[in-house]
Amino acid sequence: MDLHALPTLTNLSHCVSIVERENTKIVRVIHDKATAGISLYGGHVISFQPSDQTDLIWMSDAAKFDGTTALRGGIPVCWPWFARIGSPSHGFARTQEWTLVEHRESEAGVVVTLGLTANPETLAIWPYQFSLRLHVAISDTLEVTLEMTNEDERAWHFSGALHTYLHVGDIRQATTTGMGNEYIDSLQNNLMCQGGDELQLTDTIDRVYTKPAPLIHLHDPVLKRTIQVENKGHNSAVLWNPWLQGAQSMADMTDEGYQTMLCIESTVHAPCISAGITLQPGEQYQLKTTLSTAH
Ligand code: TA6
Repeated sequence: MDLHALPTLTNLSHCVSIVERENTKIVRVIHDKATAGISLYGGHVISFQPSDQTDLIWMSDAAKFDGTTALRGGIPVCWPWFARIGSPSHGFARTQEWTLVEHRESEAGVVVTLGLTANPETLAIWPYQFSLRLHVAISDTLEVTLEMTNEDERAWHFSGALHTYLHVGDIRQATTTGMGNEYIDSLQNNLMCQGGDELQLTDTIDRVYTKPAPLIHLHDPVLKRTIQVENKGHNSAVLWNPWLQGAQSMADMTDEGYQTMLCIESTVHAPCISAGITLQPGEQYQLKTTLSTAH
């Protein structure tokens, strides 16, 4: 996505401004190390481009920026649950309007923090008080940390994901290592399966890997780079590509979109919304993903 082409609403500092696409306000970061975009709608990273490279993040050419649906691509924040175990699917955080809490910059990079707290819309879906902070640290690497606090008087449970859409030159030529060899296959009615750690895709995939390595590699011979994904606070890593049939069924993905993306997600997976990680009143938890590249 060409962040430079978007109209500026406010300049906040040397590196940080608010720009707009359709109805969506985007925090745009332009720094010597990298450029990045973070949408306030969804608290959603939509671009991270180190200065010498093409974007690490994939955004759909058909993504809707009108605030009617979650942005297709980027790093959706799935919270307080992952997948279709509740309604809406993947929770409500990705369709809420977040606020810009703080931005800091130095020679090393820029840190942007967005926030979301309980409001009448979230309470109607999930009756708990909470506070979320999304810390996005932009430098040669991208560090995204979802920090959650239980602000309620009762314990609550959560699952969720940083549902990263990575950009590849050609999905058929890309390979991954580090997903591990045990997975729950969403395409086989959640069957627990064993498989090899090195993967090259030839068809749709939708798997929850339960024992991923600390570092997952996405080797991309076309863009001549390897994206490294390091997750923290997760209990699994999800791998997803909808392939042609899935892309055709989505209004916000072009038919060709699947060819240049792969989701590798830092995930807290749970079988239902009453399971997952429990936070007592006042407790905090962090779910994190860090993206970096090697050539
Ligand atoms: O993370 C994989 C997944 O849960 C898939 O099952 C797939 O449906 C995808 O997320 C996208 O979900 P969405 O609700 O954004 O269409």
